[in-house]
Amino acid sequence: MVNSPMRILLVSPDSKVWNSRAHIHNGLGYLAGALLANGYPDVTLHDGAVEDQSVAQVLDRARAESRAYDVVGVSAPTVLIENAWATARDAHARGAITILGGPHLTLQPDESIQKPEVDLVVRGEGEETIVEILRVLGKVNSQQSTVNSPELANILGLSWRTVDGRVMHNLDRPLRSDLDNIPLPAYHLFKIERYTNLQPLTDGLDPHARAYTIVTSRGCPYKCTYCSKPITGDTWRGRSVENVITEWQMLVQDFRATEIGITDDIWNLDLKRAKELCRALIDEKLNTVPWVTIHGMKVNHTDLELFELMKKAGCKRVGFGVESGDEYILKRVVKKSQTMEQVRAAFKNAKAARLQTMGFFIYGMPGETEATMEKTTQLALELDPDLANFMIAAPFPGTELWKLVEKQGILFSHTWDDYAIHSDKAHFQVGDLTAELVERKWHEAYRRFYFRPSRLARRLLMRDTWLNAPQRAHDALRFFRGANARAGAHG
Ligand code: B12
Ligand code: SF4
Repeated sequence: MVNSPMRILLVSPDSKVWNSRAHIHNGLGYLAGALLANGYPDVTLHDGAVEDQSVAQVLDRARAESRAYDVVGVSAPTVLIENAWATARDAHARGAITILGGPHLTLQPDESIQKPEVDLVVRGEGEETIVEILRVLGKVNSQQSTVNSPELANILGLSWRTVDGRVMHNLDRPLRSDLDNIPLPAYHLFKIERYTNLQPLTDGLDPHARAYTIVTSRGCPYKCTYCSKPITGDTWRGRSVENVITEWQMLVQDFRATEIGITDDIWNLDLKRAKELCRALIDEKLNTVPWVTIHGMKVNHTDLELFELMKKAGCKRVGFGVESGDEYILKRVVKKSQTMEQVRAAFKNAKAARLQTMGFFIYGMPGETEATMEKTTQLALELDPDLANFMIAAPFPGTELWKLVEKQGILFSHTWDDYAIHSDKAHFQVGDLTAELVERKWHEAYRRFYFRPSRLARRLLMRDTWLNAPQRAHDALRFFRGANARAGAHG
């Protein structure tokens, strides 16, 4: 049933979880880049966040036009896994081979490979795995035998089923350290005009920017207890500055990017390299296109010189994971490996360099009390970033937080959809800390931070408020309605 060349549809399933911004899905871009570089020219991206048609409609139309897709690959973080299964059901019912990959599949492969609509599950970084799978699929002629072919046993990072239905989890694929050799994402496949700018309230940035994202390193050696990083892992691997600059040039010159976001787990782990990258952006005159740090920087790998270089290199805004205003919670519960002094210094230096700032704060970690959450709100008010992201703690599978809640707490979330960090509901209770208290302190933090007279007055003076008045009114309305999508990203 598989003819050459194979037609491949790579999908990010639709989501109501994150509806304030629409970013390109770099993981799908990387997979498509690897396929194109390895002789699979017929690849289409379908990002549910920006498409008008459902995957079922796309598949039906393709079949009607005698160009049916052979393989449908679906990507899923934990919050999208239910949508990913639904997409797999639609694709399988229409005769496509279904492959699922992404963070949730890496954490819980068994759950998905048990489902009849899921043919193959890819764990970890997928560029090499998907190419190896397609080589095997391309060799045999019936769908039944391809997805159960014994040759699949040689593919690292793959979970699959044998002909007699046994589930096989092959060995993990080691993390690649030669990131410079990974083919660049197939940026030309994104419908870029359908995406929004990367962060809200970015004064001077166009809400309809041609916004691309870039991954300059993968992995992070820190072990914050709430953080789920099954794909990129604990070993930091950086691309060379030259290799990053080549991609940056391509984004600016070939793709006419008007905004760029660095999405690394921790792009500034190596302070020297971070500074070199900024100097190279200045030298290559790439500093005319504004950029932001999406996932947040780690405060203890910064200094004033870095922020000044970032400003010169075109950076518009920096985000920091602050998490808690209580020393004990920060050190012993969140295990953030940073001090309050380092947090204050990072904000002070970033502001001195005239960068906009963003802070991420968590409410409801185990052991918290009204007093510790109050300290967090006080710290947010003191640091006074341009944008504050208050999140209720969410226990993602595999994290230390998840293990603790499993052992000592009561979990309120019953489906994977419930794990959205930006939901306004507490996900668990540990000890005396009630859901009602966490939710109250979280709502209060938003209200006290965003509706201070001094902040409202400042916003009225910002160009962005007036240039994008309808969008701002829409954001405010959503806040008052208590909808679950909040501004910003995560840190
Ligand atoms: C940028 C980013 C975002 C962006 C854009 C997301 C997007 N569309 O890509 C925004 C800000 C919108 C976002 C939102 C959220 N995010 Co986010 N995000 C990231 C971040 C920082 C980078 C993603 C990235 O580009 N990675 C690099 C690429 C190369 O990796 P990748 O996408 O995982 O893809 C690789 C593999 O997973 C695999 N793969 C992926 N899909 C598939 C499919 C197939 C078929 C195959 C074979 C392989 C495969 O191959 C790819 C290439 O190696 C990651 C952290 C990280 N470093 O990954 C968090 C991360 C993915 N996000 C996370 C979370 C929790 C969220 C939110 C739920 C937060 C919230 N608001 O509540 C939302 C969910 C939104 C949504 N609908 O997905 C978690 C996910 C944890 C989990 N267990 O699922 C991560 C891992 C951060 C963390 N450490 O906690 N996020
Ligand atoms: S939150 Fe950031 S610093 Fe902490 S482990 Fe995750 S990626 Fe690393």
